[in-house]
Formats: sequence, structure tokens, C-alpha cells
Amino acid sequence: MKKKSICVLMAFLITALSACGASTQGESEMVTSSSEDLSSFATGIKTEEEEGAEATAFVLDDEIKERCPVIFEATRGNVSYGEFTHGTYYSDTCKMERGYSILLPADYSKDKKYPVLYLLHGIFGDEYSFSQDKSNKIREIVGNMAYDGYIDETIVVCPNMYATSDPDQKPGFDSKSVLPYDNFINDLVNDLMPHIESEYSVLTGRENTYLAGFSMGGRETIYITLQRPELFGYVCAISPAPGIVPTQDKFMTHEGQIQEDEMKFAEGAIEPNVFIVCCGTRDSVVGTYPKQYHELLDANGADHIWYEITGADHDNNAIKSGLFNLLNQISF
Ligand code: FER
Repeated sequence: MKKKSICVLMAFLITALSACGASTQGESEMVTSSSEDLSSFATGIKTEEEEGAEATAFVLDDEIKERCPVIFEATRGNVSYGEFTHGTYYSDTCKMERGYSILLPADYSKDKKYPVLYLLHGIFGDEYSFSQDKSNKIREIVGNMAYDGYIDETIVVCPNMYATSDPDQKPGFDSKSVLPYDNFINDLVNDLMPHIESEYSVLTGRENTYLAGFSMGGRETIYITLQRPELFGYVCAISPAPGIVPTQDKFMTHEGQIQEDEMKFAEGAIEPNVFIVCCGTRDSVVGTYPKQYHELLDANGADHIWYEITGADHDNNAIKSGLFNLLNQISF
């Protein structure tokens, strides 16, 4: 059972104030005005009577917030964040050694066991795409939410999603070049997950195994979730790219991994506890494809949460939002 998310109001205010000072300034993309973010928190304030003996407390509500609140993406002086490191594993699927980046909690210890989030990059990316981009605030969001007790300390694994056995093959906008992305399900399930589970001190099972991805990674997140829902309890597809079902967009003709009427969970399948699909309202790359996925999932009776991120493009605003909301849903 996850810890209910409660922080004392004073602590919240102090953190909120320091978060306003701790800044994301100087970065190419500013998220939202901090006053906007902070006012949205007011909904969760409980009175002393409601909390019984406890001091007036702040409780984050379980609703989706379009933007990651500033308080969770800020670099706080009092929180120790994990660092990304790099590892390798032998992939029987690809018949070669492959790399991944891994974010371990700052005080990672073999005496504890941690849930794991597998986080999938976009097209042309690799295992460094997330770990080398400081603007996505992954370390901060995961570290702050754990520090505040919303989630348990969590390991984040960022694989290379291009699962090919041909070292000369390169990604591109044609069916052949895209195939290794669709093959990643095999590498993930048969090679990477067993490696992570044997090399690190992790909790196993769907309750402790999360899957998220951006764009091409969002597309594979949906595909993998529909194929293997018993493996992942908490899932978020951020700005998922076209091609799960047949279509033609400005980049290429997609044959489709599955047909539209297959965009659902198998009869009797255990579905994820949380399955989020989201996208920015101004996404200039995948446009309305994520919304179409939502409509297909709806039409086929596959439970999920759909939301749009007002003003976000195909960018870190969407990534931060999806990551925050996934972790926030896990906390309930
Ligand atoms: C496409 C449009 C977008 C596509 C992939 C993408 C393979 C992926 C974008 C990204 O990962 O950022 O037609 O086809």
C-alpha cells in the first residue's frame, strides 16, 4: 500500500517559497508562472478538524494537473537527487551488448528494494536522450516526489529503444527503419528487465513496475502495454507517435503494428491500475494522433486517462507533465 500523500502546511509553504526562488530561469523553456501553479494547490488544504490531531495539512488531490507544479520540478537545496549512470546488458534479442542509463536514488542501498520506471525516448534517441537533457527535470521530479512522500524512492531506467541486431541499421521515417522500435518489446521483456531485476535491488511485479515514454517511446509504451498488461501496473504515454494503427502522416506511411479494432486489452486481461495518454495542445510533430489513440481506446473499451496539456508543444513541458501525473497517480 502506498503511503498517503500528506505534508504539513508549513513545510509546504516553506518548500513552495524556496521553489519560487529556485529557478528554472535561463532555460530555453519556461513552464508556467509559479503563482498559477501554486494557487492550484489550494484545493488540497484541509482544516484541523478534518485532519484530527494533525496540524493543518496539505494533501495533493488525485486530479490530473496539466503542468508539473513548479514545486516538484524545482531544484531544492535540502533534497539529495540521484545521478544517472550507464550500464550494459547482453541482449539475446539483438545478439549484442546494449546500453541503458539508470537513475538510482541518492541513498540507493542493497538493503532496500525499489520500484522501477522504464522510460522510453523519442525517435533518433538513445539511452542518453533523457539522462543528458537537464531540462526534463526527471531527477528533480522523481527526487522531490519521493522526498515529500508521494512515492517511494524509485529507480528510473532509460533504455536504448532501437532494438536491432544489425549494428549498421539506423532509424528513419520508413517501415524498415522503424521496425527495431517495434521489436523493443522483446528486448525489454526478455533481456533488459531480467538484467535490471538481477543486477539491482528492485521490487518486481506489476505493482512495482512502471512504463512511460515520449513520442516514439509513447507509441511503444501503448503497444507494449496492450500486449503485456500483466507486467506494468502504472503507465503513461506522452505525446505518442503515429503508427500503432495504419495511417499516413507528413513523415511516412505507417503499416500499423495492430489494427484499430485491436487497440484494446485482450479479453480477461489484467489491465494497468493507471494508464495515462496525454499530449500538448500545440504539438507540432504528432498533432492529434494521441487524441485519436484515446478515441480508439475509448471506442474499444480500454480504460485510460486522457488529458491535454494546454500550450505544450512536442517538448519537455509535455514530458514533465506526464511524468509528474504518472507518479502522482501512483501515490494514491
Ligand atoms: C512519425 C511521426 C513522429 C513517426 C515518428 C514520430 C515513425 C516520432 C517523433 C518523436 O519520437 O519525437 O510519423 O514515424
